[in-house]
Amino acid sequence: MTEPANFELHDLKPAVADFRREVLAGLAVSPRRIPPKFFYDAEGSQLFDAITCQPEYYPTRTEIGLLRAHGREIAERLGRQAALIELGSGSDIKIRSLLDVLRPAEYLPLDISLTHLRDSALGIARDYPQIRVRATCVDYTRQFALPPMSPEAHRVVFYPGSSVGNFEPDDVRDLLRWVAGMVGPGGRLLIGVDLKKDPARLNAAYNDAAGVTAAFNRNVLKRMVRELGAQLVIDDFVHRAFYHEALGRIEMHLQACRPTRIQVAGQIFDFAEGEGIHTENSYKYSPAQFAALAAEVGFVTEQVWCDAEQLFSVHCLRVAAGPS
Ligand code: AVJ
Repeated sequence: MTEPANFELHDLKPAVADFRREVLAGLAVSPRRIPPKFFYDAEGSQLFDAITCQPEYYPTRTEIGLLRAHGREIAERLGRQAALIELGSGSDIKIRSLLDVLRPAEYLPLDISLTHLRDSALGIARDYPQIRVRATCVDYTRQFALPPMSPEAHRVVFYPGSSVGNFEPDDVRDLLRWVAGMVGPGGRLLIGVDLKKDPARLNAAYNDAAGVTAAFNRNVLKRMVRELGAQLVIDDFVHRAFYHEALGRIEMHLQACRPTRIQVAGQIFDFAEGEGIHTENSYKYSPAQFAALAAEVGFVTEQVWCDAEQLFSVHCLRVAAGPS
């Protein structure tokens, strides 16, 4: 099938060499770590989609419920005919629940997973011929140039899914500053943020009974085998996820259940039993905490929508007008 005329794809996908370099660096430090952005190859993105359907994993369906319930109000805040930039777009269900009310002129999804991004963005371009779709495959945690977009449209950023939880609070400030620069004074950010809650509920969400989160976590090891030719025994590593209450975050680790070894790119990393690789942090915020963090870098919180159970929040933030 030919690509629709309102579709373009910019491929700034990180090279295998980036993965190799970050794996080697992360395994050489103590405690060992691999950044969570490397979960999302084609397989990992599929596993993530499967996570979002698990009964224990409440964030996705709760956020979609909020977007659907408050779509009109959201659209009025953000304004129609915008250039809508979506970070870490992943699956397209969320944006689809907003497109009909928001009616952007342009849609610019950014995602690190090429196949996922392409499928979702193409589907949207076909279903919404009046929206110009400019998709970019990129690691948006690094410096890069946005594709050229229409100078008339005001810019709006949508950052769903509480992916912001993957960043250290200090790095969230930098991320928000970058977003503020993108939308300019008076511009808006719509962001999904997972809320602090009963640790039992959080622990269950990252330890689903079907073992999908465990498979997602261990996929990064499989990816090392597939892409880097690593030699390792997958079954020597178990999925560990727990809520660290003092730090306000879920931590995920791959923990060696017996002494084992990873050989990759000519290097050897030995693991004692119990030693692990830290693969993810997922920070949780109260609405006030997140608003305070955003205020530090010049964002005004215009509105926060939460579900009745106080599981998840969607914030509309506006960049305060600069000094005139
Ligand atoms: C995509 C980062 C929001 O932290 O809940 C889900 C990733 N990890 N289950 C999250 C994830 C394990 C997810 N984020």
